[in-house]
Amino acid sequence: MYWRQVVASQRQQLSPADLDLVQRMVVTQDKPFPSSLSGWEPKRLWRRQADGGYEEVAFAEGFDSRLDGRSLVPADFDGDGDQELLMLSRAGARLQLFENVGANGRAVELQLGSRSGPRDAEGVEVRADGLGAFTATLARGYASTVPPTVHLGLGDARAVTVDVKWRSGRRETFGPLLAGMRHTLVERNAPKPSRSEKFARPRVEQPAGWPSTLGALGLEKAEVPTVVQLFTRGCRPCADEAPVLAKLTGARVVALGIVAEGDTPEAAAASLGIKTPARQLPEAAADALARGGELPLPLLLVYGSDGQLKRVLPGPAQLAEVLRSLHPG
Ligand SMILES: [Ca+2]
Ligand SMILES: [Ca+2]
Repeated sequence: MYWRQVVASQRQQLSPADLDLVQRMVVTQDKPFPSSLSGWEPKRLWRRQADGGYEEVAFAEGFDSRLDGRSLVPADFDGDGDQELLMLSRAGARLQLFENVGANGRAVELQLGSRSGPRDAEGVEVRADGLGAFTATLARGYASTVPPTVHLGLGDARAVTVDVKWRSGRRETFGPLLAGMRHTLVERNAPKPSRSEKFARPRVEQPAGWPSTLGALGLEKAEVPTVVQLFTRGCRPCADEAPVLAKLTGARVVALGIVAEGDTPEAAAASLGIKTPARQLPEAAADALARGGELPLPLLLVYGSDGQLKRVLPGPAQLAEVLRSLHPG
């Protein structure tokens, strides 16, 4: 996953198609809010790990907005099978749409047609082996609503079979449901979906210049994971990282810096106590990683031995754990 903010504006600046979707889901107000009691806090986003634990990834996944968010709607706005995030803020940019531009995994989206209770299938429960139980609901989160669909990320699986518990108490098994599609499941029509429709092609793969591989940074692959430390002269948190990274085992460490004219990466790195080889950070990568025109330091990029970017970390706190997950045992 990686979310790139595509709208930070009043609703008038959205396209008519966006506006239609947005107006159905978000209550917008015309007057700016005067103040905020609990706003401007960094957002948190938790990703479930294979072992059942959770990792906090708001920063790494591009969702570290500090605006005073209230309503949050996760939904597949562009129909490509991954979920965007739409956030309404009390102040500042009122609506932010975070487009999911990460590499698309395999997923299914389920629309449920209940023959009992509300038409939108509120309360219908879907269970999938190894994934857990999911309830279709309109009421999730604060001051917002979500589409009453169930979105299942399938990892590498090409299909999934699901057990559906309808509001009538009836249980039915549907499947196999092919990944990459939006399926409509209707009560008493099991085991086949009543309708299946392919996801749209993803519009954007990655932000331009996004360093998804070591090659994009001008670095060769290594037999072990590579940790890229980003720095600029005078960055104290970068200096604080240096002794931790110097002691790291089982990984190659490279420092990439942005330096002023007349300065060199080697000299700037040395001024921070960075002992690993230092080079210039390519400009395109610096642009892609920047937030509001600045590189959000400290910042570590972790690459696997396959040369692919695995994690973006705001400092070394979770580094040992991440490296263990790349090199189990
Ligand atoms: Ca999407
Ligand atoms: Ca997408």
